[in-house]
Amino acid sequence: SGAHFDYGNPKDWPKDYPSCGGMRQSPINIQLQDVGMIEPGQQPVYRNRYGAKPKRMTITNNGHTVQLTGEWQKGYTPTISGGPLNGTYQFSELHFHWGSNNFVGSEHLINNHSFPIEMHIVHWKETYGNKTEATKHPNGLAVLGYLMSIHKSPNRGLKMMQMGFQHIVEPSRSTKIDPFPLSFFDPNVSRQKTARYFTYPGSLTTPPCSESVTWLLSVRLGNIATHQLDSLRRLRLSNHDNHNNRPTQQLNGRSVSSYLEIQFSNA
Ligand code: SG4
Ligand code: ZN
Repeated sequence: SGAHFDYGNPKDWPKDYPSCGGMRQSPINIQLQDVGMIEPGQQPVYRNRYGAKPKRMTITNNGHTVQLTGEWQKGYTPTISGGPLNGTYQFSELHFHWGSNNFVGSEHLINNHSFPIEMHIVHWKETYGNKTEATKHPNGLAVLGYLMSIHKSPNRGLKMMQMGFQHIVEPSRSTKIDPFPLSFFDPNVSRQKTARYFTYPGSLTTPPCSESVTWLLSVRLGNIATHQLDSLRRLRLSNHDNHNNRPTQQLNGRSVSSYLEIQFSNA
């Protein structure tokens, strides 16, 4: 698509990508006192087949982030459903947003607080047939966002990705890596029992900023080691960007709700 944009001047994005100036843009700052209550009886979001190992996995430096894709056997592609979602959404890719230092990096903020890194797991609604078509619809995409904290133990999924980083230092490079299930990204730190997540209608956080995303933000925080953050910062992004987090956008009257925790089924 020849998308040329950088993080030096994100306020200029609407000039080339009009949707970036729209009314349901992402990310946002989540003010906890404004979040709606969990309604009893609401079903959680189910993550299906996150335990299935793909046949192949590829990592790509697309100049804006490092992205992970995979190919599963027919019927084994991971999906999410439940919670605020209608229908089933298929895994497309996952990627990260980080900052130039550990005090910044996440795209979403909670009570104005930044986290050093945010992982996005992008899914598209099956009934639209493919991701490109899904992106044209207000409910076409569902992104699971994980606000991650620094921990002494490394993130197992990112560790698998790092094995290929030497081959994708420059933008537009891709390489195959040893396949592993997406459940490797789950935090291996203390399992909080009463985790919730936040949901609101928003957009892609990069151009073309399509307003097609149901955001599901987990407060069951993931973990990452400082050396892993440093290895992400060594990847070269386009225009010498040293961060890839868009500033927060106006709510414009949207409300954020809180749901039950994200659960697994046949994982
Ligand atoms: C990253 O640049 C991904 O690599 C893109 O994925 C993604 O675009 C973009 O971020 C925006 O996604 O979850 N941050 S976000 O809103 O998923 C899409 C690809 O270019 C369309 C495949
Ligand atoms: Zn993202």
